[in-house]
Amino acid sequence: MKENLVLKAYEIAKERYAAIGVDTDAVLNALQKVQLSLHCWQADDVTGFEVQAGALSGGIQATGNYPGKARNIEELRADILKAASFIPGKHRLNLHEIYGDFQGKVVDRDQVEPAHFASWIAWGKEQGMKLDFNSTSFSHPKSGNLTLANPDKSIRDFWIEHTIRCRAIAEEMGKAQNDPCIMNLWIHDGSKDITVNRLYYRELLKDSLDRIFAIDYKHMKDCIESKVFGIGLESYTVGSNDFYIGYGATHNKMVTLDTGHFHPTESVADKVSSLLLYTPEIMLHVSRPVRWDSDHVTIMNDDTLDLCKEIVRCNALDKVHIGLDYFDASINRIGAYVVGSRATQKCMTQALLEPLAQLRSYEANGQLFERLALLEESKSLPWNAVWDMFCLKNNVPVGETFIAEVEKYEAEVTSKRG
Ligand code: RNT
Ligand code: ZN
Repeated sequence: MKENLVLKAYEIAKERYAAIGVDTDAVLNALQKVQLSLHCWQADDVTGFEVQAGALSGGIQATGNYPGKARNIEELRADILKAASFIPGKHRLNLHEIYGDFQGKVVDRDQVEPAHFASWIAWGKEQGMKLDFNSTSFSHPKSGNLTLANPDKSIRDFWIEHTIRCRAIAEEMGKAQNDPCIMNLWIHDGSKDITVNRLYYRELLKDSLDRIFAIDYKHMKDCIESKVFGIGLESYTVGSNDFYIGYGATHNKMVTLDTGHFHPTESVADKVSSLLLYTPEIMLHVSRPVRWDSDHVTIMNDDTLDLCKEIVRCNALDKVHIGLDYFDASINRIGAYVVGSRATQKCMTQALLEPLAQLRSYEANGQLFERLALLEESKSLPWNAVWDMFCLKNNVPVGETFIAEVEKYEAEVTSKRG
């Protein structure tokens, strides 16, 4: 009965869209190719599996203490697979270095090796889930306020060694999965109060990056992520947006745009078309900043919609990698993955359904009322019927029916965790 409804609605939507020159079958195919990189750290509030794990630091914070977070690698893997079962399409998993399989041993950050990720690589293969990677500068006794930009040579060398090793791990992942592993480099380096040696720390960071990127790899791609400020580091961020755009443009590196890392009224969507001209590709961390980089669960709002529309309008679906980045510890964590992922995909559905040819022609002819009117009318076209069809085709719950399934997993599994 439900299936019947979805099919009926899709047929009507298909006709409606065809009238404005949009082929919904082609949109379904395009949507099928859009992979999200699911951030492993929503499952356990960015804790990771280091035996020596300390408290979360580096100016980021997961607030809330909803019961049932993943406590070990098995639980995290099970949770990710559960979440993925409610998300249509094939997706990737984005790991942080602290999520290595350390087998109960203390492995310091400058000692990490590909072997610590062998079980992840095997698991990814088994599940058909490709891996992405991140070095981890935070939550460590040597994190302090400065890592790769630290004037203390021994601390700086420690983090350079860590990041060099992480690239080697990413290379192994990429090789094993026959698809480049994208490695993100985000460090929290900054300062709480007025800083007078701003140039000096940036020189140090630039030099660290040059050393880290000295080896050319074939199976991994680097990206570098900027930020406005972190908690306790409010006045100065070494790796600012200008810094990394300059570095990326001159060293052919991808820049990571985290939607929570800009001034609240700045449009992240508008950055896509500029970056694409000067950097090879783009990595996204789709998040929802509420007043600041608060990492709320992504929803279908104007910011995410604009971002997806820009990717499609720039014809850049294969140049923009979409990762999620939020950590909400105040609600069911599996549900958080599902809501944020599906919201991003809903935005992408609408972006792909835009009557772009007609809109472009209006713009070229100076028919600006017509452009505005069609943009407004397209907002109420039956995109949701195409989205439901996409879920149906992919054998995942259509509409809100996943809520009960997430609740069931909570009752049977996560609520039993101590
Ligand atoms: C922090 C950055 C960074 C982290 C992850 C855990 O502000 O957004 O991407 O969220 O590395
Ligand atoms: Zn991020």
